[in-house]
Amino acid sequence: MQILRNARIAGVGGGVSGLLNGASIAIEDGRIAWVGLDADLPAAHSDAPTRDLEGRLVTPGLIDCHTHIVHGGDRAGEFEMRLEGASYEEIARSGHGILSTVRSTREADEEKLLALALPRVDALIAEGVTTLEIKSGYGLDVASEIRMLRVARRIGKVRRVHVVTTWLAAHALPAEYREDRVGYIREVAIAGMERAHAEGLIDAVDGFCEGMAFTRDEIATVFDRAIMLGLPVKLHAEQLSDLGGAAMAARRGALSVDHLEYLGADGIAAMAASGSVAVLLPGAFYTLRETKHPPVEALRTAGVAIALATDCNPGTSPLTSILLTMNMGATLFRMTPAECLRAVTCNAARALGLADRGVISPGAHADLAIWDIRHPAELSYRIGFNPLHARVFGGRYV
Ligand code: DI6
Ligand code: FE
Repeated sequence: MQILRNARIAGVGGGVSGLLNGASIAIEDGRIAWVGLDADLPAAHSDAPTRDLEGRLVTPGLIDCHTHIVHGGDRAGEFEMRLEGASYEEIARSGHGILSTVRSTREADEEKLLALALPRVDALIAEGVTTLEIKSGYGLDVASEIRMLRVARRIGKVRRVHVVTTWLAAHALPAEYREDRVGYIREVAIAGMERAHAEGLIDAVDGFCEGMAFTRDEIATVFDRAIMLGLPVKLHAEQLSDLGGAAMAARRGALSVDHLEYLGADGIAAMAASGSVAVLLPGAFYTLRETKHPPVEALRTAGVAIALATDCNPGTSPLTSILLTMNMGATLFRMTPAECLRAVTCNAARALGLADRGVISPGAHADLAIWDIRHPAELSYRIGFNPLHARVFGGRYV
């Protein structure tokens, strides 16, 4: 048992509007055992080792619920092409784009991919991230997709961060299957998923539903097999056009549907009915200089929970700052600072199907971020400033 006292706590029980001042958190065996006012600390805990937080703000450890952080290479050249006027789809269809990252990722062995990913992971950890989702999707053959997820699992062993893995073989069609889409879905997306699942490498299954990627029906085939294996699904949908992907995923109980700039009323209604979280990715919106906004107000009205994530990837969102992501959620998407905090704590946990984190309440993982600020709004208000004082990971102060 250990006590953190004299804290200002946001995120008690998932609510962040009510700040608890002069408060304590009791931690035991890596979990939160008690939270409340200093004065109300149960006598049974009173001789436990205590750390005075001197009035600092404490939030749940932050959760980045959508990343492609494991990959080879970079796409600075493509960035320059886009600045000269080429569109993301034109670049992708001409064999650059995602497929150029696939070439670099296939060339890199496990050690190399790990070494390339760790500095990006460390940047997130330095901003209070304690849970991180990592997708495959730049291998596009069974061995390379599996290698990406092995690296993802290793990150969770060599760093103090929980890693949640996602199988995203249905991300792009590799050149060797250009004439055989059905074969790719069957031999790589589905057969690879079965193999990776047998190795315990998959926590959820994703797809990219878009004109330049896969159709709703192609992804539905992968999802239906995933569900038979007991794996939850989520989807990249309605990023560049409305193909009805969100509704297809919601009908399959998707944990989340992500991007959503082009989401329409039917998709919103389907997500509200299924309880799928809307994961908004302002880094991709910003990088692509998208002008169509995700329907934040309609999602709110429908009661759809909103999360924010970096989408850290070398093409459309070379972003390794969860704090800047929160700032973009507020400034670009007009989310309130309280919504931005929920978007990277309790709602991000929900997007990963995890009920045991993202809140400061008894039974939750003792994963916390301690900040040198007074009000949680400062987390989304500042641009490029990191006020993290310390993290608590699994009950350990680091
Ligand atoms: N949407 C994205 O934002 C990433 N993947 C996806 O489906 C970007 C992929 C890339 O361009 O490398
Ligand atoms: Fe993505």
